[in-house]
This record gives sequence, C-alpha cells and structure tokens, in this order.
Amino acid sequence: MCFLDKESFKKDYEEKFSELFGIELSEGTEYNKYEALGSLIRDYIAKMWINTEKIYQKSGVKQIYYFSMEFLLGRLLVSNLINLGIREICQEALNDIGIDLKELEELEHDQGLGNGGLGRLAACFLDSMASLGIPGHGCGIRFKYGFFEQKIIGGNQVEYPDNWLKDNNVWEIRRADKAVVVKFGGTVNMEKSEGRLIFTHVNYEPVLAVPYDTPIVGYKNGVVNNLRLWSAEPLGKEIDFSYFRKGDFLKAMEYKNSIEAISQVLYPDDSFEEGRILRLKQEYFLVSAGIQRIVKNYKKAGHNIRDFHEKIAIHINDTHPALAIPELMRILMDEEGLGWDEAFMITEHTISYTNHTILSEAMEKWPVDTFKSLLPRIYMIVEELNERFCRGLWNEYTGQWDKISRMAIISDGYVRMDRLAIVGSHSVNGVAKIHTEILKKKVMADFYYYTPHKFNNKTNGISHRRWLIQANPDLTSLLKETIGDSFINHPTDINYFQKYADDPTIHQRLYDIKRSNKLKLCDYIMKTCNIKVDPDSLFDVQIKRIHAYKRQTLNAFHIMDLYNRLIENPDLDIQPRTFIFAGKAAPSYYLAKKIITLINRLAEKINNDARVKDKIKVVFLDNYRVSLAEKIIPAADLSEQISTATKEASGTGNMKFMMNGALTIATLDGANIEIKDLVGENNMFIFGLKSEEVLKYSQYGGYSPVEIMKEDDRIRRISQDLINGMYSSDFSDFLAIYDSLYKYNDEYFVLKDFSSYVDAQAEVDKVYRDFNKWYKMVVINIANSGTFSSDRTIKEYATGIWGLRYPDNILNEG
Ligand code: 26V
Repeated sequence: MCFLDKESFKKDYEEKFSELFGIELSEGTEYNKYEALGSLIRDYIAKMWINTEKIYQKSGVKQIYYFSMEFLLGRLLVSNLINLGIREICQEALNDIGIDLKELEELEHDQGLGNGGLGRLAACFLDSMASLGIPGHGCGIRFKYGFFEQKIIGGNQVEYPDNWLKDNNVWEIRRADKAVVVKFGGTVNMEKSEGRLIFTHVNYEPVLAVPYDTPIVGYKNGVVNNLRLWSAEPLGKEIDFSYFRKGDFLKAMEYKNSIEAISQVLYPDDSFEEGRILRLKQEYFLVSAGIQRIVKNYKKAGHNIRDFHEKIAIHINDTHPALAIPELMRILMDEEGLGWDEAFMITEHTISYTNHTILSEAMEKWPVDTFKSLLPRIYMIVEELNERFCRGLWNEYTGQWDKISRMAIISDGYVRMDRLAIVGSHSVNGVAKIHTEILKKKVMADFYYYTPHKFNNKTNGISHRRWLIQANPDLTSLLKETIGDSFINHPTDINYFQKYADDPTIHQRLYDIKRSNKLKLCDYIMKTCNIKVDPDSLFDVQIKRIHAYKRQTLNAFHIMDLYNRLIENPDLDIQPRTFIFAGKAAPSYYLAKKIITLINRLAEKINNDARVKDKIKVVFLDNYRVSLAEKIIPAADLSEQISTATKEASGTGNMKFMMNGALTIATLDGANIEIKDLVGENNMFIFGLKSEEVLKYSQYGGYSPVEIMKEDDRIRRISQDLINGMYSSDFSDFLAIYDSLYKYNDEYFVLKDFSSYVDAQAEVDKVYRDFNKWYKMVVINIANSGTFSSDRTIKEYATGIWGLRYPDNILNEG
C-alpha cells in the first residue's frame, strides 16, 4: 500500500512550491519546479529516516559503516521516487498540472564524487544495504568540486571544475550540532601517571569537521539509511586578524583557505603520487571525523566500549581510509583508557578491507617524514603496530630479512597503506574470483601464507534497481510481463527468462525495446555531437575511464583496420556499426589523453569519408558520468570488456551491459570470467591472452612487438598511420601511443592480442546478422545477470565479513 495518493501529492507539491518561492507555479522556472519536487520528496523521506534511526537504536542491531573517499551517486530524484514506490503517482499528478517529470529529471546535477568503478560500487552498495534492510551507512567527504567536467575541444580533453553544489543540493542536510574537531600537526607530550603512559597532543591545527547527511532510501521497505559526508571548516576564527589589521587580506584569508582546501576537490586516480600531503590530510580528515562521531554515538547509546566490535563494523573501501586503524586505536587507548592489546583486538575485529586494484602505481605509501609531522600521534601508533607485527614475523621467519621487509608496514622510509590495512583488519577481500586469487598467490602472497583466514572473495555487483528498473523501463516491463515481478526482490529469479531463449516473439520484443532505446540515444548523439547515427547499425560500446590497461587503443586499432579494409574494398560486406566511446582521462595522464584525441580524430575522418558509405561511424560522447551511462547502456548491442588479462580487478560495467541485453566481447579478466562461467563461452565473444600467459610473459620482460608487426601487415599499416599524418596533421600527435607499443614494449599486450580480437569481432559481425541466434544469446545473458545484483554481494559481505545474521537484520515496513 502506498502512503500517498495523487490528489494529496498535488496539494503538497503546490504548497511546497509557494512555501519555497512565494510565487505562482506558472511563474516559476523549471529549476524551481525541480527544487520544489526534490524538497517535497525529502520531506516524505524525513519521517522514515527518523523512524529507521529509532528502530536501529531500540533494537541495538549492529551498525555497518562503509568508509570511502568516493561515492558516485549520480542523480537521486528518480531512484528515490522508485524506491519510495511513488514514481507513477508523481508522474501523473505532475502531468495534471502541466509538468513533465522527465524534463525535471534532466535538471538534476549528477552527484559525481568519484573516479569510476570504486565510487560507483560504493553507491550500489548503499542502495542494496538500504533495500535489504541492513543498517549500513556511508561515510565520506563532501567535496565542493566533484570529479572534473570533461569537454572535447578540437578533439582533445579539456577539464573544467564540477561545481555541483552551485544550485543548492536538495537532498542533503547540514548537521552542525554533530561537528567534531580533527587535529593536524603539533607535538605529542608523554607523561607517566599511575603507571600508565598518557599522551597529550599540543600545538596542533584544529579543523572543524561538519557533517552533511543524505538519506539513502530502501526499495519499498520504509528503510532510510544515512550517507554522511564531512566538510572541513575553520574553527573559531576564520581570519588571521594580525594580518587583517596590517591590511594583508590575502594572508589573512590563508588560514581559512588552507582548511577549506581539505574538502575542496577529489583527487583523480592517475596513479598514486607520493608526497601529496593534501591527499593524506583528506584521508585522515575522513576517518578521524567519522570514527569520532561513531564512538560518541555509541557511548551515548549507553554501550560498553569493550563491546564496540560486537555492535559496530567499519569497512574500508580500498586503502584510502586505512588510517581508520590507528585512529580507532588512538581513541580506544588515549580517550577511553584501554590498553594496547585490548584496543588492537577491538580494532582488528571492527575493521575489514577491500582491495580494488593490483596496479602497483596505485598502491598508496607515504614518506615517513611527511606522515610523522602531519599526524604525530597516529605515526607513533603505526610505528608501534609495525614493531609488534615485525616481532611476530621474526618469531615465525627468523633470519628472513627480505620477507620481513616485504611485509613490514614501515619500510624503505615509507608507511605502506596496503600492509597497514591487512595487519589491522580481520578480513581482506578481492572483488572477483581471479582478482582474489592473484592477491592470494601473487600480490599479497606473503600475507596470505601468514594469515590465510583473513582472505576471501566477494565478487562485485550492481544495483539492478538503478541499472535495470530505472535505466531500462521497457525491458523491465517485458520481464514483468513474462516472468512476473519476483526478480525485483529476488534478482536471481531473472533466471526464469531463460525459457524464452528460443522464442522468436520474445526475440522480436527484445529487438523492439533495444531499437527504441537506440533511437533515444541517436537523438542524444545528434544533440550533443551533431552526428547522425543509424539506429539499425550495431552499437559497439566502450565506456569507462580511459587507461592504457583498459585498452581503448585495441578498440581504436580494430576501427583503423576496418577503415583500411573499407577503403580498399568499398563493397565489403559488413554489418554497419557505430563505435561509441565515453570516458575521462586523468588530467595528468598524457597517454590516456592522446587516446581520447585519437578516437576523436578517427571520428572526424571516418564519419566524413564518403567511401565508407556510413558503414561505420565513430562517436565520442563527452563528460562520461552516471546519468550518461544510464542513457548509453540500455542502447548497447556489444559491450567492450577488453582489458589485459589480470589488470581489471572486476569491472562492473560488464554486469550492467549484460543485464541490459548487450553481448560481451571480452578477455578472460576480472568478472568477465564469472560471466562466462554462467552463460558459457558460446554466449559471449572471448579472445586474447589468458592471465597465466600474461603473467608468464611479464615475468620474462614481455614479448617482442616488432616481431609481431613484421608478420602482420595490418599492424604495420596501423602503426605507420599513427605517425604519418593519416589522422593528424601534427605528426607527433600520436607518437606517445606509438612509443608505448614499440619503445616501451607494449606493456599491455595490445598488438599481441590484436589478431585474436579482430577474429572475435568478425564473429560478432557474423552472429549479429543471424537475428535469432543473436537474440537467443541476449536472452541467456539477461537471464543469468541476476547473480550480479549487488544485493547478492551485500548479503555475502553481511554474513561473511560483518558478522550480521542475515536475514534477522531485515527491517520491514513500518
Ligand atoms: C587510487 C587512487 C590513488 C590516489 C589518488 C586517488 C585514487 C583514487 C582511486 C584509486 C584506486 C582506484 C581503484 C579502482 O577504482 N578500482 C576499480 O574498482 C572497481 C570496483 O571494485 C573494479 O570493478 C575495477 O575493476 C577496478 O579497476
């Protein structure tokens, strides 16, 4: 039963509008109308929010805190309406008063506080926790500027700040009364009192951490969890008056600016550069504010600090919040008076850690000097932790200095965050089976043999509510009509769809839905890029961060080869294709930016070459973000998941495409392997080196790209075309790409996998033209996608890591 009817909604909405703006609805701007709707929805949510909190308090159920530097929520209006179960009512009611909900939706600015997969995963997890009735809350930073906005100018990426808060964020609530102080710098005094060491932190720089809360609405279950994002503000005096009075206003403002800088911008993951002190400041700011508040609330509820780990679980999303470990130790010892052993036992049982990448350049480490001067007390704790840990290692591996130094938290003058995270937590998980195996057998092998019980796998997932129900309403209707709606609460029930694998009417229905989604995307492409796209062409899509290991170059090389073949033989019989790309490159990642330029140059040349007869088109959509992914994925025929085997920890785009009826061309990497295990290799297009082969080549210094080029005319030609002015009048434009292959030995095996990729693409071409075969594969893929709902993943975290006795923790309506 819905809590709302159409007439009362209309009344509420009109009242809200006049309360906010004091004008007639007809005089308001579209944005006013969006804002009024958002505020009203938030009011509806508020009651459930308070109620949920009350129930959690009363029942004393364990609370989960998901600490993450990134939360990539995207838009919230429609997902909130869907989860509240009032989308239809609102749509109809607004229609009656001349407002198109679809238009208002588009006015909402994406909440883009994340780089990519890791941040979006955090958002899907929040959605699943609330929808499953699990008391799980997000804890992050309220960055004033989100991940940059990308424009393509002259074929190149140009970055602009993402000022997402400029038009007022209707979803958040500032909670000044819940602010805490975070301390940086200064010194630590030690004194003995009653046989105990007392540590006092003095002369520090205080920073006020003010939380902003955003409600996370569960799917039709009355549950509203909390996402708490912290903002850094100056404490007390904003201005340094000694400078102010001398007229040096710039200097006077420096203090304020330096503090606000902490929550100003999100770092791009261009690989981790040590010594970026602001990043370390951000990381400590997040965990210190978050944990101080958790402990305060915990004590206020009257619990004993010694049972902390029974009532609280803290999960750290990669190593970015790994300082949660020494910070919790600090609070337990210095503020709560516990001894080391007990504090460590509680900390270890409270904290769990997920690794999201094996790329060595993304492993965080901090120079000891920087660390020590910014966080003197925290450093003391890390040092002690390291000493005790190494002592244990010494007992086990006496004399094996190499091994001990490979495992020490502090070594070679650096604090290693991955090691800190492993040592201080009770669980370490990878995000897909193969990724976890690589962690256990390679990257973290020493730790795995030392503490095997800590290691486990949790294959990623995606919110099927956002990525199917919200993004693809027509496919959702078809599923409901054919297999009922049980898949909404039990996503693996999508399996029932498998029985339509050979049903030609279902094939036709799927085709019609896909075509209508493709038409919408065609309109968008026309509007944003002024490119006319044929909706009957095969939509071949690669959308994700631009990175050498994700191999957008391999995709580009296939296009260059196809173009060469078309020029040689304009009658070449191929299925017309539209190659669609989107993705951002980290601003300082030169090679990745050149890949973007190459794709745009291919587009200019190929789309305007009459000899191609529109058989292939290339499109690069700018400013990739959650709301753009929601438009592209339902329209895709082919999903490109072509990373070098071993490099993509999991991937989650692969799951979104599959659920939306695209087929996958893939290497056996990350979760692609698990997709293959479910649908069978005949129902996707697998190619390329396997992980064992990649590891073997890498071990022996790679392979010889020049040899491959000598043997393959297609590769020779493509390589030459990169540097002979074919795609750019500036001959040096793509030299970096050329050099990455020939000078730096093709680290990501692009040329090695080329031939097998082109063969797989030829197979795609063939199967696409066999209508019933293609759509049979589509049915099988959709039917098997339920496993990849993040509800499954979250249940595994809840029972396997956080110690929740699911489903006892489910909150039901009320
Ligand atoms: C590293 C750094 C280094 C310092 C600067 C900021 C920054 C931000 C992020 C990162 C790590 C990124 C790791 C990541 O996003 N991994 C992706 O995680 C997805 C969710 O588990 C997974 O599906 C992708 O395969 C994996 O690449």
